[in-house]
Amino acid sequence: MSNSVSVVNDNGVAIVTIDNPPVNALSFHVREPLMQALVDLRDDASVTAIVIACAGRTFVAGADITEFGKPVQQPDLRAIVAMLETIAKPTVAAIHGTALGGGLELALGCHFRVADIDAKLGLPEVKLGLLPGGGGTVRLPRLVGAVKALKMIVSGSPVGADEAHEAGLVDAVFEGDLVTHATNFAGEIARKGGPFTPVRDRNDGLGETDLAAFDAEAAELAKKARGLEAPVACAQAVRNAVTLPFDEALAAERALFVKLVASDQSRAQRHLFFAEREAAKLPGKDTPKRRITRVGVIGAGTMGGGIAMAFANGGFPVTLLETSVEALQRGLGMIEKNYAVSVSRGSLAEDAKRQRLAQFKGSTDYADLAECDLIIEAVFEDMAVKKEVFGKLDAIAKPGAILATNTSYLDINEIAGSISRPQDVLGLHFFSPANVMKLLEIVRADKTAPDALATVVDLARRIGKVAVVVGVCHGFVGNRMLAARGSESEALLLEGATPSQIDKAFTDFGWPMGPFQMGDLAGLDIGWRNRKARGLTAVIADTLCEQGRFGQKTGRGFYLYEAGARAGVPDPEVEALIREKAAERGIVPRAISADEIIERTLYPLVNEGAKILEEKIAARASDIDVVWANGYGFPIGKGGPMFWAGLEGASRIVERLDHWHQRTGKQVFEVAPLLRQMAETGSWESDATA
Ligand code: T1G
Repeated sequence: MSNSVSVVNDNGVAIVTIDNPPVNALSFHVREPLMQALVDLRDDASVTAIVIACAGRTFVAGADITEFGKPVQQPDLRAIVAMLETIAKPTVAAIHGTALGGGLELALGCHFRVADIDAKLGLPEVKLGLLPGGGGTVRLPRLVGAVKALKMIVSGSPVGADEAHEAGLVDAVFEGDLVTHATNFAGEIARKGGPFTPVRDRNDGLGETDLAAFDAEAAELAKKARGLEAPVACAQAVRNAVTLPFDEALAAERALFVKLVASDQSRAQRHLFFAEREAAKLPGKDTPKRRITRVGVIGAGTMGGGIAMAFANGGFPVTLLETSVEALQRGLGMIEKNYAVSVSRGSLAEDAKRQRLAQFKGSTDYADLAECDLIIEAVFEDMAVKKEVFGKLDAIAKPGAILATNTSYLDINEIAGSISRPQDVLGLHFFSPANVMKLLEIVRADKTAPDALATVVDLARRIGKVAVVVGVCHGFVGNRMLAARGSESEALLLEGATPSQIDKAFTDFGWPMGPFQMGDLAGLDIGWRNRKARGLTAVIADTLCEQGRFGQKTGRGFYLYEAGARAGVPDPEVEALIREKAAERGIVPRAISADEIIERTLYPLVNEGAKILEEKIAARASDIDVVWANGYGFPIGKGGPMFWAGLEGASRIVERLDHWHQRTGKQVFEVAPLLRQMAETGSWESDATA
């Protein structure tokens, strides 16, 4: 056949094997020979049944995303599935690893699906700003029902083999040699004889769909879309499967797919898909890695506890160190409580909770860290305290142990320089809650050894984190850019905007919440302490903190919070305070538009990103996008600040920054040379030409 598709005939059962590493994507060079093989087998009288299987670690993980946006080469997936459904002899998909997107759609073209016990099946296209474009929105509901299909397609989350079996998506689940099981299964079916009903002609309960309940569920899901088009299109397509004849629903799916695949949102989300994978690639990809079997965490507070949970969840035994037994018990108690909450929400089994808690060993003795291969400190953000901790680690840690700091802005070169083994020191900047947030800023200090870096980048993947390697500067990539984004917030308040007006500009843009809502959630006292430590001021926020208004935790911050409420209401006292401070500075309030708010907050964000690239603190513009999409809630439908700059128009950003620079003289508006170049060339590559 071809390198990517082979066929063997096992006593009349033809086994078609797709082999396109690393994830058997349905690239054109797979589709063409696959189509040919299936046509030949359809017409081959010696063949009684057909099994479609994959070589390597997974079944087909989807269409080839790299082909999107290019002219489609025929046969496309729909043509293969349509041809599959014309085959009278039984066809069986043998699913191991993941059957995702076009992979599951190919399997839905078969009469039967059998799965390995550990297989995962799903239609994650919505995560790429798309919807299933190979008939998945019309065929899946015919097997699992409309509401289950709706949930699977709008969430994009895969289901396990057992759940798929219960739902009617797969016909059998096996352990062991799947292809042999599938071949026997197919042979048995063939011997029993047909007719065999293609999924398109099945209607297992679709007709009885309660449309009102369906629409209510769809409306709930649409609420969470926050301006993303794909989730809404997915719901519409599944509804069509219920209300329209098969071919009409299929045509409607196609029309929606063609519209979405050309959209900026899908381009942005596809950009982030590849950007996350690029970010994990270090120069010298064969750098040896150090062995990590046990992890130590110093500090059992909110950050330390979350970090320890992230590693325990990743299967690592963790030694958690605190200065006193009371503090240790408090920390371990918080961890147990967090797991109990997950169990009560049904997102964690009681068994798994027990297993994870068993991973923890509490201690108040540094000597217990001597057996750890990686030690992460999450103690108070003070240089003297950090150096004291690293001094102790230098004395007890075993040779080759990686010593990491979770600081979010202190100089890691200074910390590394304070001990005898700077080559083993780096930053692991987790985001709160560390057991939940995906982003991990890995800070490479000047003397960090390449194998230490490669080890933690690999480790990040093993604990389910999205890693981005950054250099040392104040606030690294995320917090440094956050400061630039926030630098005008106070000025905008003094000049006439209200906290809710600014927050609305952000939520309309697609953020989960605006800067003042975020400040109140995180606690205004954190920023206050940080400013005081650096001799900086923020007249409004400082005054609120002096009044004990730290946000949600004190029931009042920039907003007022009814007892237990997570959403705040505007507080006339705060608006009066802002007017008073403005008057003291002779500032006359004026109307401020949402556009101006975005210009004075997000344009400096992009500009600071450009400076970070110029200083090589980040290796790629796409790394910055990964930081902001995974750590700061930057709307994924805009691809991150540096990708968004392309959508917004870098020349407009330059023109407006120049405007504000001339008007205010503020350094935050001074356009970075790389941003000017981006406006001319359309590329963030420093060597790009117009
Ligand atoms: N197309 C092209 N390349 C892909 C790919 C795909 N579908 N999936 C993965 N890769 C590349 C990836 O970029 C990386 O490359 C390498 O494979 C390993 O991936 C018509 C419209 C399967 C769970 O959304 O979720 O079907 O960096 O590092 O962690 O309806 O890959 O090594 O050069 O992620 O083991 C729908 C996408 C497509 C699934 C494996 N399918 N893939 O995770 O490996 S749209 C998806 C994944 C579609 C149809 C529609 C994961 C994985 P490189 P990796 P992993």
